[in-house]
Amino acid sequence: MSKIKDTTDGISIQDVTICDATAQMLKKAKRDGVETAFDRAASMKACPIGADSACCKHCSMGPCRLNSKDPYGKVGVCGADIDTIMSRNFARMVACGTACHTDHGMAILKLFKEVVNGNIKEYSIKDTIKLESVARSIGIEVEGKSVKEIATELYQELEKTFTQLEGEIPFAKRVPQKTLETWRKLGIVPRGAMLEVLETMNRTHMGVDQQYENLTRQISRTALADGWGGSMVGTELSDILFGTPSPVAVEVNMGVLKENKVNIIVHGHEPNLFESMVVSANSPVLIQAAKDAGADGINLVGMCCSGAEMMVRHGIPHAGNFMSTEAVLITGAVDAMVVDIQCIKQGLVKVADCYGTGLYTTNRQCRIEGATHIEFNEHDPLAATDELIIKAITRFKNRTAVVEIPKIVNTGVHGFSHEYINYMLGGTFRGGYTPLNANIINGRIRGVAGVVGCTNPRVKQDWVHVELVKELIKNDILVLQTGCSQIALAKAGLTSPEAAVLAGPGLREVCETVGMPPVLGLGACIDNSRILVAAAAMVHEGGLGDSIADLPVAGAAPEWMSEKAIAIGQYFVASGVFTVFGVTFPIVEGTKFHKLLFSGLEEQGMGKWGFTPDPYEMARLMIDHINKKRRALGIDKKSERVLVDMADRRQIA
Ligand code: SF4
Ligand code: MSK
Repeated sequence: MSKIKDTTDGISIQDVTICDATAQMLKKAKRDGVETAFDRAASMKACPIGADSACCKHCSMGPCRLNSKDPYGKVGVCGADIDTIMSRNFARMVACGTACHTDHGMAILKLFKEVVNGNIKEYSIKDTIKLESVARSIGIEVEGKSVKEIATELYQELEKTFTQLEGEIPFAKRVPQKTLETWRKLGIVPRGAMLEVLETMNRTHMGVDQQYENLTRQISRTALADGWGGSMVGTELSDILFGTPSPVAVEVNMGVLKENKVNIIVHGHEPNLFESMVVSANSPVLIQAAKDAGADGINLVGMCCSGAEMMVRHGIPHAGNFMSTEAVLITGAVDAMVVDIQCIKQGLVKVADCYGTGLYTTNRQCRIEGATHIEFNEHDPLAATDELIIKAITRFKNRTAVVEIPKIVNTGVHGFSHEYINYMLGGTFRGGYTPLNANIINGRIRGVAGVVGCTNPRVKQDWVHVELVKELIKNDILVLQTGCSQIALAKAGLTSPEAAVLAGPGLREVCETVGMPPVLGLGACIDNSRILVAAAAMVHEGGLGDSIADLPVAGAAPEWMSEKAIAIGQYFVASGVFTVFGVTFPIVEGTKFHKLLFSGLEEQGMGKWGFTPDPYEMARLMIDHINKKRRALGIDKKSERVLVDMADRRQIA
């Protein structure tokens, strides 16, 4: 809980965040007369009809508003009923979220192709082992082929993820057989992501698909084109290009800013910009320029998902999650905030302006009124990133803002890629998920939960994430994390191996034996695809059923806010995972569409949605579900199987 008590005209700071650094900065913002999203959320009452998704503005006969208290009491001018209206709105959220991840994945694919063909020299293939394993996973023969040959075949094949008009996306080959059969039976195996988004937009136009069950199949197909398509391509090719994460100790929180250094924050999503920023920040010429300006050096720091990705891959310090991006500017210590795409609040412009901080957009797709645009081009990446660093040095030299940096730093271990989990649990010679599955079967680990997603000023920042995860690990549930949620838990100190003391006795024993935290940070929101790969590996390992829907697993996005989060939720549900969202859920309870999402999909062999804003209730729902799956697998009675430790491993070897 925040130690800072402050009630001001607009917001009661202790009610809006448990992040002490953010609270300190909100207090300073009040003194400085600066407004943030926390203030705007307090003064902007959410529209109750919109919150329930009970309105439609798809044509000019409307907009039409239905009554969420009496959802079947009236219909839109065209006759659209509540289920049509809500499912169309939901479909468009999924289409937008999928488009975001797909565009990100395509950008990485394009970069990969240019690197392989020698048209871009500034990046190279870093992980050839992963290149081969990804190629093999989709049926590409690698024996006797050069890196260039394998990489060429890989990009040609993965291009189908986006452009294919018929057939199944390449990573469908990674999906457990029974899960894939369910998808085939329902006709929801994605063809190509572009086509799925396009078809969803067509079917949600006025007067097209007006049968919510039919539309829901397309919703699932579109979301799966994100999780097993655009997102997975983005993650896998980024690993091949920039390195596959393995555990690294990282400092998180605003204390990573240094008063006497040129502080540069990179915020957004695509790693190519940040990778080039690292090269520029290490340039001896630019370091000397910083020193000549009176600084001790250049301090490159990440935020949001750009930061999460660079943190797990390279151990770059991280200053905070989505709801701290304005607050960090209030320190006065940020000499440049460099952004690319997604989750970048337009409100940053005003806050940056108040403190004389340069806010720089870099992607042609994302300009912000009032920000300075310095376009990043992968064919000459250093041109932009060197210039950005020079701008930051200039601001440092001319700093006039009063600097106040919260002296808070939390060190944790992050970077648990699927490949590393495989190695960590199974060892060098016997990599695999056997120990994880064995410990789930013997009951030391009750199950696995993915806790992911954003922070949202409609709820107390970080609080729902932290309370939920504490409850889960206390109940022997291993937690996998990505995105802004991972940063919330890092700030709460739960990503260090010492946090094992907070886990239940079974999980604690496993964590202490392996030396891992009970909360494993995997990366950015696009890296939720790593959780899908881990779930598929658990099924392939055996002993926990034949499909992802059989596994004792659950997911949650406790403080979600973006359409990307809805797409992620739907791809987990369609993959077979019970997924609980907090804050609010954009559907009227008790309607047919609600029943379909919250129970009907499970009856079809998939997962289902759940909702509660309360972290303890959320934990209970997830634990109950995991227990239900354990009973169905016949592993609800504790067995005497022992943990596979080093002695066991030697014996097996
Ligand atoms: Fe109203 Fe139908 Fe037009 Fe939607 S599509 S705005 S429900 S008339
Ligand atoms: S950045 S989508 S606020 S996790 Fe990926 Fe964070 Fe959510 Fe954006």
